Amino acid sequence: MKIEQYRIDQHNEGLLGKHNNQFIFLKEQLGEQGIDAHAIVKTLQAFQVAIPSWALGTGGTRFGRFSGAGEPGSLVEKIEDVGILHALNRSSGSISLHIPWDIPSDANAMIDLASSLDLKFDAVNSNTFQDQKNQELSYKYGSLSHVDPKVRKQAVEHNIEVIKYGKELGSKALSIWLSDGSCFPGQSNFVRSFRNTLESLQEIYAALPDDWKVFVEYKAYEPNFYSTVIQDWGSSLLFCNKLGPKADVLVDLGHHLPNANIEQIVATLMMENRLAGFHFNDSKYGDDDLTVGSIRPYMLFLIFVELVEGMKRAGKGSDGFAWMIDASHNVKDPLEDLMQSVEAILLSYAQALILDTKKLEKARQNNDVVLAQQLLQNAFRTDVRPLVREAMLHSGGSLDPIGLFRDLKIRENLISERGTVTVATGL
Ligand code: RM4
Ligand code: MN
Ligand code: MN
Repeated sequence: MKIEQYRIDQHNEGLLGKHNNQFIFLKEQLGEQGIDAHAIVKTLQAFQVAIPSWALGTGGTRFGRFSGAGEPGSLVEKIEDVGILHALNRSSGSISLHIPWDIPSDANAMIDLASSLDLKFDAVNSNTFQDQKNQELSYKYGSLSHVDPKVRKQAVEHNIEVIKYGKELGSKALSIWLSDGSCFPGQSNFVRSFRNTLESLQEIYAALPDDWKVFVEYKAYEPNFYSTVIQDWGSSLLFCNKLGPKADVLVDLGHHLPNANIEQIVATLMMENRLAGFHFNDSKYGDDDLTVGSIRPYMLFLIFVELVEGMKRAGKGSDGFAWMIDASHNVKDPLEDLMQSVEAILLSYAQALILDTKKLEKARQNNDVVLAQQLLQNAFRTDVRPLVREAMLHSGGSLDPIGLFRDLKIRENLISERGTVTVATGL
């Protein structure tokens, strides 16, 4: 199903009067503070966040999965779903594939389909956390860190195969999330596991094309509950430093222990120029993969404050990083949920962009703690939705993506195209 532009324009027409009033009001408010609303709108328009191929079906928990109707049953349908999202919000212009869940059998056809929807292929993800059918050796006790060199070799070869698929699609990065670790004290030797992993990663690194990067993701725990080889940003950075300049640290918001100061981690990684990008989601307890901004929007804003400062310092735009939504959900329509996530990201970005950083720096120099907090909270409490809507409108998207999705009965259409009993590949 493809959304025609006139449908979007028609829907916008009905909302335009109200939107214009709200935008003009905010523009004046910001103007009084010396902020150019149009410049912020442009910066927001340039922000693109990748959609993972595994987030288009209804997610599950280890207790069960309640598949939704009209889920994409093939890679073609997944690309089409991202096309729908991008047409509506013009901010999700790429798709990230997980191999082997989504092996592109005909790369050229996939590229053609994607470009007809104005989409690109983002980082490709390997999977050595599950055993696949017909796989010779098991990953039950690890993959890149395994005590048996034959298992490590198999896992390295898988990653190299993923690079091959990515090359065919025009991806520029391999994303590795390694679940290796141990469930009980004594089960594995920390140093040997680290060294085995490093050696394996070095082999993968050597297979990277010149213009590629490898993103090393960390996660505190799960599926291993005693130790994880790449457990935190420090371990990840250590691996990256040992690997070389093509390796950078990937931050997944849900992969920290409770109350970790993620914004400080981000600031440090950016200072060292080693932040690859983000997997956005939100969480209350662990790696909950909830909708971005649904639980801790202030934290997301504080992270964006650091991102904006870091980008400015490095002289980079948002296209210098890999942004992706890594969320899956049991109780929402995945497409509506992704639209909520994209909007939450843009809202936090907009709030960070209107922060008066000069005044903030001055307050810090004067140890004016109260003013520093006021400045942050003023930005956070400003209703920046008109800026995000204006950005979507200017890029040809909808002023109300979810409203239009419902008005056009997109899910109902997908159900009639695909049927009610469909299960997307993924977790
Ligand atoms: C992991 C991690 C990875 C994602 C898998 C599905 O927890 O976040 O990035 O690929 O889940
Ligand atoms: Mn992730
Ligand atoms: Mn995760």
